[in-house]
Order: sequence, then C-alpha cells, then structure tokens
Amino acid sequence: MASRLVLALDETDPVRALSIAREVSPFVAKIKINYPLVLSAGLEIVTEISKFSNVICDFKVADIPNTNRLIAEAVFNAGASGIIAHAFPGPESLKSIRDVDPEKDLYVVITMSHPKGGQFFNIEEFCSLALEIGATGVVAPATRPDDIVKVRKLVGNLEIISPGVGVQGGNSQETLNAGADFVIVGRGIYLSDNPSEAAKKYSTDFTIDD
Ligand code: BMP
Repeated sequence: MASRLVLALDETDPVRALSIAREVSPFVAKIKINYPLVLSAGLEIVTEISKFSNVICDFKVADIPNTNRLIAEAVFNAGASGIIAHAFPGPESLKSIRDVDPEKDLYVVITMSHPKGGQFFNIEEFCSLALEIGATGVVAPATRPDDIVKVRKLVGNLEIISPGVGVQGGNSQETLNAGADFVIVGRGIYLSDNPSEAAKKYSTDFTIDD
C-alpha cells in the first residue's frame, strides 16, 4: 500500500534533518519543509532532499501575485514538487503560483489545526477558491475531523493533507476516516528516539477500506 504519511521536517539542525529525511523516506509519501529548516539550512536543503523524496515547501505563501510568483519560481527551481499557499489574498495570488508550473502540486490552506486556528478562516469560500484556481489539494486540520468532513464535501476529489496528528492530538485513523488522503506528522517523528521506527508506525497505524 502506498504511504499516506507526510513528514513535517521542522528539525532545524541541517545535518540531522538530512539524516532523518533519508532514514524515513521509505515510509513517507512526501516530506514537508517549512521555514524553520530552510532558514537554518538554506534552500539547498530542498534540492538535497528532492533527490530522494518529493518535497512540499510549506511556505504558506500569502502575498501579491508578483511576489507569490517569485517565491514559487525559487521553490520549484530548487526541486520541490509542491508548495503550500494561503487562500486569503485571493484568486489572482493563487493563480500566479499555479501559472509558474501547472505540473507542480499547489495546496491551499483551508483552516488551521491549532486551538482557535479556525477563527479567521472561511471554509466554504476557501474551498471554492481552491477549486476555481485548479489547486492540487488543500490543507485541513487533523485536530478537527468534522472540518475535514466538511472540506471533503466541498472539494470533491481534490487531495486533502492533514497536519496535527501526534503531538497536537490528532489521530491518523480518524483523520483518514473523515476524508483526508494524507496525514502530516512532525514532532511525533523527528523528535522521536528512532525516527524511522516512528515513521513506520505512523504509516501503518490505521486501516483503510478501499
Ligand atoms: P507537528 O506534527 O510537529 O505538530 O507538525 C505539524 C506541521 O504542520 C508543522 O510543520 C506545522 O507548521 C504544519 N501545520 C500545522 O500544524 N497546522 C496547520 O493548520 C497547518 C500546517 O501547515
């Protein structure tokens, strides 16, 4: 069975990050890289990890169209297979990322996983925006499976990737049952004493009715 797990690699030591990425790569579908690692290691870490795994740059891009385009160009030139953007700057900002390379994965944040993280997000409007601009998928919280159910109804068969499993309290089985395609786990793996064992566990601790 193909892995439904995405590693959130927020480890800030570049050497350790690269070593964890290598050892968990057999168990994950993709590796998500956020600012903490890129700010310490540089964008070259994206290129390094892209040599053996798909990399999503979780830069939650949220700017005017021209700036979004420049960020997307840098990320895709570095080797990333995907990018995460915020919806609230509107369709033109998202389309400018889409237009850089329609073959790359573009994920739109619908609502966030932390306490009160949904307060300023409009699930209906953001889902409709993701469909309108031809997003690959959306980000929805494993900590609120009811929101994933709602998002699944609104986005049809767009991919749903869900952070918040593990330390934030989300559970893989509930997240996938609610309609997510992938669970995203960070600290539960990269802070563990044995990251590859942890990744193996997170990649198999659920059942799926196909
Ligand atoms: P952890 O499993 O350590 O909580 O990491 C979750 C990862 O997902 C982090 O990289 C975080 O920035 C990201 N994330 C999140 O936790 N909630 C969201 O709503 C959106 C995210 O991108």
